[in-house]
Amino acid sequence: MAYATLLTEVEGAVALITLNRPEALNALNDQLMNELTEVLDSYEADPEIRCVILTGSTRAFAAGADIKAMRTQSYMDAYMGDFITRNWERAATFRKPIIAAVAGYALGGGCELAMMCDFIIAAENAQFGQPEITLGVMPGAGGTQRLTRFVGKSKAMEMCLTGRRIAAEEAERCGLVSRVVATDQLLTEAWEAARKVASMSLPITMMTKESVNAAYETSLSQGVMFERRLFHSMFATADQKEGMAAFVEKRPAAFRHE
Ligand code: DAK
Repeated sequence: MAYATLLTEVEGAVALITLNRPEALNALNDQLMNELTEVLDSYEADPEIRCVILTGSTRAFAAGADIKAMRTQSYMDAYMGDFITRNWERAATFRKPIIAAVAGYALGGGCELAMMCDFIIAAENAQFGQPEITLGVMPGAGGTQRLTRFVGKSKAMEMCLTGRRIAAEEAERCGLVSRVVATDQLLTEAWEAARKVASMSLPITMMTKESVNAAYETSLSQGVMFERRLFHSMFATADQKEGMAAFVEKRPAAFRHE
C-alpha cells in the first residue's frame, strides 16, 4: 500500500513507518494522521507483524501539528468537526510493541506522538519540546499529561510554560527516552531493538506492554494485581511451556505466538 505522507517497509516480523513530509519537517496534518491510523490498523491486524518502528528524517521526527492547517480554525470548526481528535491517539492504542526512533525535532504534536510509543530511542541530535505556548495555545495531544508522568512536574511545567526544548542527553537524564545513540546509527539500533522484541512471544509482549501501561492508570496495588493476573494467565500459553523448556534444554526458544 502506498501512502502520500508515509513510507513503509516490512522486514520479517518488523515494520518500519517513516513520516514523510520533508517540505514541512513532517508537520502532522489530517492526511498524515489518517494514513498513520490506517497503516497501524493494518499492522495490528497482521499476525506476521510483531513490532513496529516509527521514525522521521534526520532533521525532524515531526515539528508538531501543521500550524498552517490550524491557524484559521474557529472554536466551532474545532469542536464540531472534532478537529484532529479522531485520528490522533492511534499510536497510543496500538496493541503491539511500537518504538519511536527520534532524530532532529520532536516538537509539539511530534513530541506527543513519540511519547505515545512504548519507548523512545533518541539520536544525539534529537530535540524535544512543547512550544505550543509560543503559538498562543497549549499542548493538545497529551503533552501536559504524558510528559508530566515521564519527566515530573518541574521539568514538564518549564517545558510547557516556556517552550524550552531539551536535547537528547537531557531527555535521557530525565527519563523521556530510553537511550541516546549516534545519529547515523539510529535506525540500525532501532531495527536491532525491534528484532529483539519481535523474537519474543507476541501475546506475551502485548500483555507486558499492557501491564507497564497500567502503571499510568491505576494505584500501585491495583496495578500489581493486574500484573499478577496477567502473569498467572501466561501459564495457559504454549509459549510459556516452550520458553521454559528451551531454558532447561539449553537451546533457543522457538515461540509459536500462542
Ligand atoms: N507546521 C507547519 N509547517 C511547519 C511546521 C509546523 N509545525 N514546522 C515547520 N514547518 C515548515 C516551515 O513553515 C517551513 O516551511 P516553508 O516556510 O519553507 O514553506 C519548513 O517547515 C522548514 O521550517 P523552517 O524554515 O522553520 O526550519 P528551521 O530549521 O529554521 O526551524 C523549527 C525548524 C522546527 C525550529 C521551526 O520550523 C519551528 O519552530 N516549527 C514549529 C514548531 C512548533 O511550534 N510546533 C508545535 C506546533 S502546535 C491535538 C493534537 C496535536 C496538537 C494539538 C491538538 N489534538 C488531538 C486536539 C499539536 C499542536 C502542535 O504541535
